[in-house]
Amino acid sequence: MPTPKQARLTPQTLGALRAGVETPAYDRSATQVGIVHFGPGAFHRGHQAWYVDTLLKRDPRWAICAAELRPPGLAAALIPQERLYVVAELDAQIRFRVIGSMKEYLLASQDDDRIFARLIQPQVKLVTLTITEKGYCLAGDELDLQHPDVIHDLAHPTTPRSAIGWVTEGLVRRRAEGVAPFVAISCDNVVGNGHKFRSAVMGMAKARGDKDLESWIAGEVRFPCTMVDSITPATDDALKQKVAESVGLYDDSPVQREAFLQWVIEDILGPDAPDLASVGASLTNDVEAYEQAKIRLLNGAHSTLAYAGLLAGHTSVGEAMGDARLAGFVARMMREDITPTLRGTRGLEFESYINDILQRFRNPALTHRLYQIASDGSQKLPYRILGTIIDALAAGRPIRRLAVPVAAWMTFVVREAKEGRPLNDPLAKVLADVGKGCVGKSGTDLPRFLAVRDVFSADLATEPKFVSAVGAAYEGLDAFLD
Ligand code: CS2
Repeated sequence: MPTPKQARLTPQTLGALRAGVETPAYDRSATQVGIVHFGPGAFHRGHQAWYVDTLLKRDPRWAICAAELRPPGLAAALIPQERLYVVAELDAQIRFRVIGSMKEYLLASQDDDRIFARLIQPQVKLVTLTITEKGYCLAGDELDLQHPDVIHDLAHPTTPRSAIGWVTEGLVRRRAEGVAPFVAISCDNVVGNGHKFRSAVMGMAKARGDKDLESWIAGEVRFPCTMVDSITPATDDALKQKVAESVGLYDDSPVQREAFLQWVIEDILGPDAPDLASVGASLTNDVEAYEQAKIRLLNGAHSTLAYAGLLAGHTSVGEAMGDARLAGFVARMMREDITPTLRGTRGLEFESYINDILQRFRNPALTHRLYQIASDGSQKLPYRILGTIIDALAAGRPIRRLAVPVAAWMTFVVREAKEGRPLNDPLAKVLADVGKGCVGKSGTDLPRFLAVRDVFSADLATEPKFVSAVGAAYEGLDAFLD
């Protein structure tokens, strides 16, 4: 896609960048790897790697070794660029910055020895993940021993497939070498991400039958919870073109995101960790309140806009927010239905938080496709919406509005199944079968969905108030938006 006149972004061509494009303000060759990261997708590169890029100006010890778990990843794009890439901040002000914090890019299937060598190095103090909900291989809160990657990793622990297998084997080797453990940080948008990460690794250690390992991990390894936030639409050709035109060099894998950036980390990193607070991360003892507010308000509203918006014929968040009925609906749902389920904490003021989120959704400089948000619904719905519903029911509050995203998701699944479009979801096959057999009546269709235990617990699926609210919304979604 580079035009003949356009050179590729590399360390050697940085001089050709247009004025105003920021570049790494440190000597990349003098940096050391201090972090191993699994899952170097767009979110990681726009978020954590951006914070680390700022940190490297004052402390060269924290460059990132990125480990890619699943081909086709970004190797073909990033390796020729010596792992440089552009973050396009698309907001009221547009900014372009070349990020240099990724010092290595390794492939889990090919560079196993090099990844393990990094994992046992004493100077590597953090191992971080952005592998999405499904990457944790959990069933509920426990490691899913039937998961194919878990089965594989238990049979072949030295050539793992899952991030959990990698981290567990990394810890085994570190312990064998007498090296203190790394801090294991989930940077995924999942409730209690640190607890889930810990539970998955502990589950793997237990299934390996190594009791000493289990107690060493339980006693020595820190798994802080985190809240991560920055709206990061997937990279597409339009972005590549925009970046090339704006910066003057071709980047085959730029990242686009809004200007807003937040990283809240449980304050248990210990004395050897990088000073992330010095570059804008917040360290707190109450991540949970931030995490829950973010996931229920921002992501709950996002998923609602995605399913209801796609059904209404919209394609992007901005377009869905331009639909006054939808925008009004999500605002009411956030204020009247979600907020009462949240616990406050210092520094978190719900009304201004909601206003900021709604404003961020309206960002005209960013096109965030609803299909991207609609992906992995079976994984996202439980903690984005169903947790809120469970709390509202327990408090005796109405769930009329909260039933809408659930019914909209079901309607969306049915539509995609009938139109033969495969879902992007680990349960795609199950859901396609559910959807194909639906007839558009809640009496027939709802039980088909509610039987999917990975999404709906038996308690919720048999709760009469839940079944009747979702059933009513499913029969006439439109009437529920007012
Ligand atoms: C979005 C999130 O794709 C999605 O499901 O809701 O990725 C959202 O943009 C981020 O969590 C914002 O921090």
